[in-house]
Amino acid sequence: MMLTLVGLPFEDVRIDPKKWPALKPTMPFEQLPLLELIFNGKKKRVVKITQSHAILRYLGQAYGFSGRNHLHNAMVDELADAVDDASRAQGISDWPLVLIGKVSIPEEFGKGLDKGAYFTAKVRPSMEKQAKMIDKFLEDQEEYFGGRTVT
Ligand SMILES: N[C@@H](CCC(=O)N[C@@H](CS)C(=O)NCC(=O)O)C(=O)O
Repeated sequence: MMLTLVGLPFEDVRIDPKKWPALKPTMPFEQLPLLELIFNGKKKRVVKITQSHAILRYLGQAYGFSGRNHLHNAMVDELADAVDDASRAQGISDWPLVLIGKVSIPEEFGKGLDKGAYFTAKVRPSMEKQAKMIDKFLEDQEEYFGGRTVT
């Protein structure tokens, strides 16, 4: 989304899960996402950036989408970290793994509990709690989030 917003031509490379174990040790911090920047100056230069927030901050700062002052940037960081916390909240963090069958539904929910019931009991309330906090934070903002410009 950010690459499209800033208008940078890019190639979206998806990794075949079967090829990931061999690729993993070659990645900085052994994780994805990875932004590979190719600078075609006098001499071609390739720079790799990992960590999703670092990638987003770089694109925001380099292409005019960061806040207009330190306070606005603090708000941007605040929301980025809050969303990160939300994705790690109990119920939410394991949901994608439960969905694809990599994590089984905890015994406490009873044997044979289906995914729908688990979602209703555990995931949805957690999502609603996190969304309410994020909504409240956004309602308290000015015209745009993090100031009067798109960030
Ligand atoms: N702090 C990192 C977390 C990155 C992360 O969790 N990457 C996952 C995919 S979303 C990954 O590479 N998993 C494969 C692995 O660790 O082997 C970020 O925000 O970019």
